[in-house]
Parts: sequence; structure tokens; C-alpha cells
Amino acid sequence: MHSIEPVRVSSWNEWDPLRHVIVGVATGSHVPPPEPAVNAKVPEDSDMLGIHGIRPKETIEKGNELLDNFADTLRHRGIRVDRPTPIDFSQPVQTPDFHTSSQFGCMPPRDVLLTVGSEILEATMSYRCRWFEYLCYRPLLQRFWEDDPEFRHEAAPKPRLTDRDYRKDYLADSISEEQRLEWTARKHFVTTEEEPLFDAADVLRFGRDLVVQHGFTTNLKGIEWLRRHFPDHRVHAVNFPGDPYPIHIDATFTPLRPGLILNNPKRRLPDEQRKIFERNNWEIIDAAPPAHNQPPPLCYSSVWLSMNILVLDPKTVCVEKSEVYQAEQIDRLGMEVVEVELRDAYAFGGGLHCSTADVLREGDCEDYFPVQPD
Ligand code: DAV
Repeated sequence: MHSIEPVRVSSWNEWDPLRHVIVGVATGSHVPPPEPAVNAKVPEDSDMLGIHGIRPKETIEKGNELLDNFADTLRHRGIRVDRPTPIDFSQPVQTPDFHTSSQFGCMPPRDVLLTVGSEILEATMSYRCRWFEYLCYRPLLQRFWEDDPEFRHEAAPKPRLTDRDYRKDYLADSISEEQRLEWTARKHFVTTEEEPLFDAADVLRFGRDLVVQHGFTTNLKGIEWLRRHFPDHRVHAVNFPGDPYPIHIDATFTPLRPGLILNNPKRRLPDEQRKIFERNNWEIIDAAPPAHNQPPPLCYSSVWLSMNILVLDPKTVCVEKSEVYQAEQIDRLGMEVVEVELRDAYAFGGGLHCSTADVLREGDCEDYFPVQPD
């Protein structure tokens, strides 16, 4: 069922009042088979090593229950919520260039869809198992396109994802954490510069400025592609030494409101890259520690999903219910905390920010960084 009110697409940043959002679905989610980029993200001691296939039924049911409740919480606050249509993720991905025997899921729309103003851009993605994930969002995007004459539905060039896209040294059976930290600190990531690659969840929107993480899922050509695609924006590449598995910026760097950003204290933004924030009087503070020392079972993401929060407006933030330290910190910063239980859905692809994608936030494109670096 869709409501009578026509859809309008517009969102320029991560904090203006949220009016319409997509919340992901756990149905049919798979642990994908091994492939170079996925292997690089799975820790040595992970319970996901050596298994793939559809995720256990009871975990999918629980995940969907939590995602449905999250959607209801947002609706009760007057936010319109849409959901994707899962495809059959047990199907292989076969292109002229590669084959992988099954897919991933559509719980984290943030990874795939980048909303910038009246545009929603489908990311290239950089995992083979996620090549067709955009199809889950096409029913919604087609409807938005019918409704909103200003809406620009865009898709980045689909990548080839041949073996040339991935560094061979990341295929080793065993790579020490020390080695990983050394590699990631010098930006030796699993993806090469064969062709532009980016996941939408590596991008943060700050009005006229886009801040993009260079890491496993986004390469420099992907960032350059975004720069050319958004000529009216300033696009800044950032990286976060200290993260042995750098995928997606949203458990590392979390803007809360104009002038204030949480940074993962284990993955600090390098001094040189802080200048643009400092010169414009933005404060970057350490995020509170996670409440857990382990991610839940069969989860790709780290315990730092604690800071993967969803800002509803500059005074209101959704925080995962068990993340008590993160909630305390938000409270101390003078913002209202909306508790949302989602931990048992983390395994499907992330937390509160990952599992959503903006359709409409109030407000216009503003310049938050009038003083640019030299
Ligand atoms: O810390 O594992 C998770 C980000 C998911 N979108 C991490 C990053």
C-alpha cells in the first residue's frame, strides 16, 4: 500500500529533520560464498569462515521483527517509511566477467543508495555478491520517479569486478592484524584502481561537501567519479588508520548536527584531514566505547556499530538499545535519545544508519565549510 501523498526526494545532509526513509528487510539474506573483497573483511577468528548459504530461518525472522519495529517507531514519529522488495538471493551472479554462486541481501540500503539533494544514485558496489542488489530498490525508485518530477534516478557504471579489481596479497590464508594495520595505514587496500568502485555507505553528506572514505569498498577512482558526477559539490577523500577492515564510514565518523562529529577513537581522522573541520569550527569528539566486546554471531561488522546511529533531527538521535554508553554520551550532548532494539539484526549488514537510506529530509543545500583547505 502506498499513501496518497506524492513522494518528494530531497536530502542534503545526515541531520536535518527526517521525513521519509527506506528501512531494509532481512528476508532471504545469505552469507555469500568466498570472493576476494568479502574474504578481506572477514576476521581470522570469525564464525563466518568456511560457511555460506541462506542464514538461519529464526535469525531472519528475528531480524525482520526488529526492522519492522524500527520502521513502526519511525512511523509513530511521523516519518514515512518504505521497504525494499528482496530478490531471490540464492540466485548466482553471472556476468561475462565473473560468477558467484549466491548473493547477499537487502538489509542495508545505505550501502547501495546515495541520496544527494533530489538525486538517488545507485553505487557501483565492490562485492560481486552485491552486484544486483539495486534491483531490490527499483520498485521504490520507479514509484518515486513517477511521483516526483524533480527526482533524478541515477546509477553509477556497473563495474567489471574481474580479479584485477582485488589485490592478491589480501588472498593469503592468514594475514596478521599487525600486517593489516600496516597495509591500511598506508592505504594499501584490497581494491585496486582498476576501475571506479564505491559503496554509498562510504559517503557522508554535509551540504555542499561530501566526505568519502577511501578503503576496502571505495577506491580513489570511485571518489574521482563522485567528484565529476557532483560538480557543484566539493568531494573530500578521508581515511582512518587504525581500522584493519575499513569498509563504510558510518561506524567511524558520525556527524550529529552542524558543528559536531563523533569519531571512533580507534580510527582517528589524520591531522592533515582535520583541517577543513577545524578551520570551520567543527568539533570532532571521541565516540563513547561500545557496550559489547564481540559482535553478534555471523556478523561482518565490528562492535563499533554502537556509533552507527540515525539522526532524526539535530536534537533527536536513534541509538541501539543495548548501547548504553553511546546513549549516555548523546544524552550528555543535550540530544534526545530514541532507543531502538536492533542488535539481532546487525548480522544482516549493520546498524541503524546502515539499515536506512534517506528519501526526504527538510532543509536545503548549505555551505558548512566556507573556509576550504589550501
Ligand atoms: O566497523 O565493521 C561497519 C559499517 C557497516 N556499514 C565496522 C564498519
